[in-house]
Amino acid sequence: MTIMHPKICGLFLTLAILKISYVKTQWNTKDFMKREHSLIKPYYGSGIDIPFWQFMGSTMITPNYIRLTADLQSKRGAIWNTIPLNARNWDLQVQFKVHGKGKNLFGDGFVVWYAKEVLQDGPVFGNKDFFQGLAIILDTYSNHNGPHNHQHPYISAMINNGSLHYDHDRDGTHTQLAGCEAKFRNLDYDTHISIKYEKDVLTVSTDIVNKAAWKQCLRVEGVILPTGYHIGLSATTGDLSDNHDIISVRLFELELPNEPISNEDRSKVLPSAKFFEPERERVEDVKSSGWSGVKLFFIMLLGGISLVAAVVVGIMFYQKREERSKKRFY
Ligand SMILES: *[C@@H]1O[C@H](CO)[C@@H](O)[C@H](O)[C@H]1NC(C)=O
Ligand SMILES: [Ca+2]
Repeated sequence: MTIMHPKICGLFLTLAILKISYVKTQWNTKDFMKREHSLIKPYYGSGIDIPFWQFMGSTMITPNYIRLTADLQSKRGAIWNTIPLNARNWDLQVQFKVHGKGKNLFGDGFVVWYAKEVLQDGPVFGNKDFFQGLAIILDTYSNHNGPHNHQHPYISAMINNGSLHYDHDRDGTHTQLAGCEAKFRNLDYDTHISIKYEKDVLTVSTDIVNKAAWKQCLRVEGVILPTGYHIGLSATTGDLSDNHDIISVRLFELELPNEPISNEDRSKVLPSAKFFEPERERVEDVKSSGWSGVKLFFIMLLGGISLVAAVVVGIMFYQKREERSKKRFY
């Protein structure tokens, strides 16, 4: 039998403590993920219910994914988080898989919601029209026959205080805040979307190219969302179809350590956004700072002076020639 030297024993003990504290730190970072707003495998709790979630329509729960719609016509499914989200700043990350047998014809798409009311069956990808809240729409089918300024699949953001109608015939283009094209369908690898709401800035990013990194799709400032709304996901198929599968939903509460604690009550405000995207051609803002304005002024001034100088020199030259020709003739 060997008796360990006390020093070596101490070293092992230190290592063991280090290991424990390391693991603990890992746990602490995971604590930011709010279990009551997340949906991760295994989905079922002890019974047949999914804790904190309710589902409706064609939604099917399997051990590895939640299928909102199968690749069949005229399906409508949704899953809603029953606990109101009271965080002010958050990041909602969804792993999804949209796939089907259609090569060129498929639809309709799915929506990630942050909405006032849950389980409201309706025409907007399986939720009610005139909703209140935020919709991140992953539209795979182009309903619009006229000229589009984008391709499908297309991701867009819509904010509604209950007064706006989502117009499928125009793929919601006249009510969207911003959007981006995203080829997220029928991919062999994992596809993710992140919806981040931080200090009234909405940022939507995707990870759909198997790079394990976020790529920004859209960013909108001046977005006001109330607290206490609900996370939801819904999907529809029509004449065209797809499997709309949700693999996981992770809600991270963002703590902003350097922010003074705001006492502003956001529980009663209506959803709103300062900036709406123009209906058709998007005209980008001309980036003009004070400096470039001054520069432009000087360039114009210099141009003006040169022009005047050129004219003066020209006149003088002309007069000289006139004088000379006069001398020649008289
Ligand atoms: C609701 O939204 C619409 C469209 O953005 C806006 O015109 C209207 O003023 C809003 N209503 C309220 C009560 O804020
Ligand atoms: Ca569409």
